[in-house]
Amino acid sequence: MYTIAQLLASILGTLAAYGLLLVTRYSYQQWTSPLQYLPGPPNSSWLYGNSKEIQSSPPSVLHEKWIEEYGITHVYKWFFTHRLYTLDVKAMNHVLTSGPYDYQKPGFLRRVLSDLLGAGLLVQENEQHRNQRKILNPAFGTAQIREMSDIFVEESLHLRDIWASQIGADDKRVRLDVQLWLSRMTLDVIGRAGFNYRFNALDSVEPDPLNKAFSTVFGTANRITLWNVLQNFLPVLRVFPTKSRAAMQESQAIMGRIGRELLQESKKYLYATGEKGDSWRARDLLSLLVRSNMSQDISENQRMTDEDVLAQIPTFLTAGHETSSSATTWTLFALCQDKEIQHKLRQELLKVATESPTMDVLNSLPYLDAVVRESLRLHAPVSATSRVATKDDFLPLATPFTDKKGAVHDSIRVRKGDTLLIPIRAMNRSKTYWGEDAQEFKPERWITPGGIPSATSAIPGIWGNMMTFLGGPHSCIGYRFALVEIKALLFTLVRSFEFELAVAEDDVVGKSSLVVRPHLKSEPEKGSQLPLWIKPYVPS
Ligand code: HEM
Ligand SMILES: *[C@@H]1O[C@H](CO)[C@@H](O)[C@H](O)[C@H]1NC(C)=O
Ligand SMILES: CC(=O)N[C@H]1CO[C@H](CO)[C@@H](O)[C@@H]1O
Ligand SMILES: CC(=O)N[C@H]1CO[C@H](CO)[C@@H](O)[C@@H]1O
Repeated sequence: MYTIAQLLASILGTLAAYGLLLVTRYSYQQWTSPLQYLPGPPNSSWLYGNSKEIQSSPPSVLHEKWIEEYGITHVYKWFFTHRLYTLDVKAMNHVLTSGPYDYQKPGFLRRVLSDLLGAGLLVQENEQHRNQRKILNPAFGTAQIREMSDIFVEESLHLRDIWASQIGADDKRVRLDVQLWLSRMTLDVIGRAGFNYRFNALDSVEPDPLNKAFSTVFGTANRITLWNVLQNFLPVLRVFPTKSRAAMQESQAIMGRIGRELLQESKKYLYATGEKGDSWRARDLLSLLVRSNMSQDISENQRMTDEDVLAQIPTFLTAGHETSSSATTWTLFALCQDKEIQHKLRQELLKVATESPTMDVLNSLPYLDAVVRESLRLHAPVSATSRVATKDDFLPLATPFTDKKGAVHDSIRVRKGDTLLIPIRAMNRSKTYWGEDAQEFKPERWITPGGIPSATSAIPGIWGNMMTFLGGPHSCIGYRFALVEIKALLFTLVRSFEFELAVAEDDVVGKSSLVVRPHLKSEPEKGSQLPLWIKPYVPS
């Protein structure tokens, strides 16, 4: 009979052997990787590679430095693995669109996210992704977003009224953390427009149950610990109960229950209204999904199960909440840095007679459009993403590179399993493509003839020669939603208030965890924030 000690010893022995196998396999792959011959910065540590420097500097700053030193195509080390970094448009195009699933999101990330949040659009690949995307696409069309724009405007006015009430009757300026308020506003919007749910984040002090459950689960996904990594390699470790696991399971149960209720309501609403042409009005993304799932164009085996549909709720929360608020926060920051631009924008907005514009009115304002484009270019909320090659491949290059041995190549050999970074932000602000003033906030470049260099037309992206919403099969499905939401916010807030930075400009830094949020160097312990002085705009 085994004693406990023998049992433990044999388990540990097996684990150690398995660990050794993994390390050997991994090291072998790295030692033989074709990427090691590309130019790049020295590794400051064999274990961490360049990851420590990268994590301690603002998003993409180090990469921009390495571009100057080693060229637009180079390699750095992420822990002990090689990572390819390239701003080459031909290579990016190949990665994003060839295949089209030859380059996928890292498997580890997909597994963690789908275990925790469900297998929604963000984590799917191949056939499952194609099917889900086909059913989801109609929900995000122009006509559907036009119907939802009422919600964007209503919630913007709601935020305006709250800020106005904080200012009070004496019209004195107040200091507010706009990052916090915009994040509440966009949560209310994605709740209502996404799945007809009222978070009431703008009004309540207590966090809503769904929001709380989501934050608990998502917090776990965002905090990838060594324990998570081990559990990923050794699934047996998942049976060990931990305190956070219990809290997480409870939260997952809450999310599931609320989600099923919302889905039931959507279905009831849909069957009651029927599917007869114009009588059916877009209510929210979830209802649109249920309707799309019933469409004749979708074959029986492509249809989504209730579980597939439920997984989209946390997907919308993950992808559509902090991204929009970050974009609007950074736009207000840019408008504080340049008062003339803020003034010019306000003049354009005040020419509109109503405080409740439609989507078409919002989209007809050229300077508003230019400000939003410029902000999304310079302050892209998602600063980078990554992809893993699913097969051996050659990446074609527009600009050849010289390897460490001095040989010139017009393509890069990539091996199955190699990871590469998609440098969204750096591409948006690259001098190579945008010219010498690439790092400046200049909305005018979008309206002046010839303001946008023709080199940028080669940048792969679904919107505005930029990679802000990425390109290819995984490009942002919600970009029309985001653009109208951001415009509604800016329209309402900039007409009503004047904004000024409440801290020194160089105190503000961007930190990236999925999205880039502003932090203060002087108050790192407070997390993300952007304090601004806000006062009512009084026409002179
Ligand atoms: C300014 C705001 C936004 C930005 C900058 C943004 C950016 C992005 C980017 C870069 C991706 C690709 C990520 C990757 O594949 O690695 C993405 C995907 C996605 N976004 Fe957005 N997004 C924004 C707003 C929204 C909104 C409002 C929604 C929903 C209402 C949304 C829903 C999604 C979804 C579902 C995906 C996954 C698409 C797929 O994998 O097929 N996004 N977004
Ligand atoms: C999608 O359609 C299939 C087949 O009609 C149905 O069984 C399934 O429940 C539907 N899914 C949702 C979420 O309505
Ligand atoms: C400082 C440091 O750890 N440098 C290492 C970089 O990587 C090479 C090869 O992997 C090592 O030989 C160096 O010691
Ligand atoms: C990512 C990043 O912030 N890079 C550069 C952006 O532009 C400013 C100047 O506007 C530089 O200081 C940063 O290095």
